[in-house]
Amino acid sequence: MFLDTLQQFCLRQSNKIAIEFVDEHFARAKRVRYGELEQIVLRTMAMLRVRGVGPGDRVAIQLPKCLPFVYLHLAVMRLGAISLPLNTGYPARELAYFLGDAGARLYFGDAAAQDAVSPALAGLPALTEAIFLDCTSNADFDKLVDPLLPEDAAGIRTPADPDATCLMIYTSGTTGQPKGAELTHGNLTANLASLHEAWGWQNDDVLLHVLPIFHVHGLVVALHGALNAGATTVMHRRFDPAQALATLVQRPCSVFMGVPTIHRRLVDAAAANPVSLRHLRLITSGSDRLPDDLFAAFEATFGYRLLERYGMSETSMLISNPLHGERRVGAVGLPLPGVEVRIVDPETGALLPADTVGEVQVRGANVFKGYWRQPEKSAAAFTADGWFRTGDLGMCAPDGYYTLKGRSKDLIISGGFNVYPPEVELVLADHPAVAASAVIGCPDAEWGERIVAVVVAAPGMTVSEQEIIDYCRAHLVHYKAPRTVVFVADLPRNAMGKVQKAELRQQFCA
Ligand code: MCA
Repeated sequence: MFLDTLQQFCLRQSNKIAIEFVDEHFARAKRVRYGELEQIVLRTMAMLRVRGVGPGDRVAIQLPKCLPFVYLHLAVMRLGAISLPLNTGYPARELAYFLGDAGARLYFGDAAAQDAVSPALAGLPALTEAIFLDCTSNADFDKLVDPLLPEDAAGIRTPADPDATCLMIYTSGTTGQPKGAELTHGNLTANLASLHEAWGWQNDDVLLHVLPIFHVHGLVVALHGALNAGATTVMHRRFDPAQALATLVQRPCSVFMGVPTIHRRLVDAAAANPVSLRHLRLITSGSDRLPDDLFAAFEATFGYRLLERYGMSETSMLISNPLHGERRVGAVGLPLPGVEVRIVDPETGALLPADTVGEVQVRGANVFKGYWRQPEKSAAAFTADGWFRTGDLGMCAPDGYYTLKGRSKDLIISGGFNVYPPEVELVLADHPAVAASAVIGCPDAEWGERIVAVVVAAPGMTVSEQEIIDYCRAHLVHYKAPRTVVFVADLPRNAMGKVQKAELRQQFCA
């Protein structure tokens, strides 16, 4: 399994750099060799065990991108416990929900955010300790693990049960609260094997990593992918297009992964100083549909044809354009090795012929176990014969290439982050001056989609656009807050009372 493979690399190539972490000023880099990684992870496991963390316990990690995040995540999984990475942008309201729902035993948070998040940590019966770390350096973390020795973790066996959950990622939906998708050791291992084969990961690869590490894309596809190959990851704490381009060229790097917003910014940054990225072995795009014009602009600017792929938190990667062979504009490519994909009529479940749009359903060892403590929602997510309903619409060409044709769940994607309108509408409903609201995504050149809230003010109340935006920002992670608010007298509804979002998009997305 993945953790065994990583451990083997730590033993066999102890001197090789596993991660080179570059700070937010691009001034300092800290290099961690594979051998050191093993020692630090063992000490971190010992530190967690002293705190009573054992198999199945949930450990929440809400830290900025930093090395301790990586150590904690790997150590938690190796203890047989469940890593729960969380976006640092979650305000107290959202954080309290995640920690409560997951029943997190331990919470690691950013010292700079201690005052802001503390209200969320009160009244959580399962939470035994909250530890705040200053992540501008590793000093706080070192203090935590320094008293322990790698030998203190001796005797802890790498988890052997492929069906044990090791990672939980919260995803939202059209109804109800976000759900924790449970990924198992077997799921991660299967997907890494597929990607290793399809993308030809090599031991001498150098990955430039600029993505957040609290999502499947940055954590599993990118970071785990490199560690699973014993490759080197150059990790930028934040994405800066000029710094990224300089590193890609000068280091030089062989692998890079981004979302369309990131690729767009690279293209813009290179307008003044063109560079070639032809030396890279693999540059992927995912988390959102890659616009055709960006695909073309990237190739024209860098001489590299982006490889678009498709996945979800629940499944990791599913479909990818080929490393060798046609990278087709507008298509997400062919099913990855070990992943079965079919297109069915979402109403009847009947299999659909080529070139016909239907729901994308998938099956394979990569597909998650279910939603944490949500047996009904977990059951509803699968068909009777075990296929996962992605909720995405797509079609398959006669030659096997898949194309996505929209989301059946009203999902908005902004800069590669998923936003479900009901989450925003629920917050708006709590505002005293809002009688009703509908949240839509409008096309946006930079972000893919921009969030627009259409609001009916409560009788006799006045409220400004900025007040609504500020209110949402206080109660939601930044990327879910609307960028525009429009006020209307009434929302268009059908005979069943359902808001007609298509009509709103037509009216307000111009
Ligand atoms: C930042 N802002 C955003 C977003 N990101 N607003 C909307 N959508 C966003 N995605 C806000 C900031 O709060 C700020 O607001 C303003 O935009 C400008 O911030 P800036 O510094 O330019 O942004 P950034 O920090 O550079 O971030 C842009 C980014 C980032 C690098 C594109 O959004 C990003 O890392 N996206 C990747 C998402 C990702 O990894 N998704 C994977 C999940 P203000 O100035 O007003 O405060 S999907 C997944 O895992 C599945 C499995 C898959 O298939 O990959």
